[in-house]
Amino acid sequence: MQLFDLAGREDDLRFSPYCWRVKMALRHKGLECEEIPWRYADKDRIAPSGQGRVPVLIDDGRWIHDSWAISSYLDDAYPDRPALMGTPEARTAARFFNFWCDQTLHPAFRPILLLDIYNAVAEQDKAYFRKSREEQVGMALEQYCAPSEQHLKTLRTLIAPMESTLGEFAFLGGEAPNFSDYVVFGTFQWANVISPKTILAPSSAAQTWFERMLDLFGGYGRRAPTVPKLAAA
Ligand SMILES: N[C@@H](CCC(=O)N[C@@H](CS)C(=O)NCC(=O)O)C(=O)O
Repeated sequence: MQLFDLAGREDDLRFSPYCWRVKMALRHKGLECEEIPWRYADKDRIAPSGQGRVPVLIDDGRWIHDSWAISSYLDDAYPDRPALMGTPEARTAARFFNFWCDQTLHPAFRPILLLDIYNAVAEQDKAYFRKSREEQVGMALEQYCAPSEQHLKTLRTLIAPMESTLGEFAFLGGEAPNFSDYVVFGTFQWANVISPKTILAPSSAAQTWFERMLDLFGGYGRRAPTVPKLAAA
């Protein structure tokens, strides 16, 4: 099994929220997978998937793209392994978190993170990243990401229901993590890897959950190189 995983200027700086969903899902299922560093400039390497975005998984000659499709595939293809979404209810909840992250949280993160991402992408990706993202947001990245307390306030308001839920339950999946947790973890790990900014209020229920998520699978998420760690090294 092989996974194309977005990398920044260092090969082991892996920041894609969508790729993190899948990497956690693979560990949950106990599946070995080679994680191949991929840059935006490497579109030709994933051309057999028929599109230009990662994550892309190759399993036994099958090319599968999109974090939701890959994770659904893993449950279907490996039913004897621990389920990511073991019931229709768990699948529906995970799909909600998937849309919530993509449609609500990621737009709120963008003015907080885009410039940090630009600074961390590989040299060969910089011009493409700036041009494509400035077209999306309709202004210079520096202007769009101008420091503002408001961005963080907006984000913390949006995650208030998650904060309340995690005040009552250890995981979004209930007593144990499931794909809902990996989806939302991907979003916060994106920020954790790429940015020195403090996103979650220290000792909040969401931050406590995030620490628990970093500890899963022998501290797999916690060991990930981050921009602040690499700067301090
Ligand atoms: N819906 C897709 C989104 C994948 C996606 O947008 N991936 C980004 C990396 S975080 C990408 O490959 N972007 C390529 C580009 O912008 O050219 C999923 O859930 O996997």
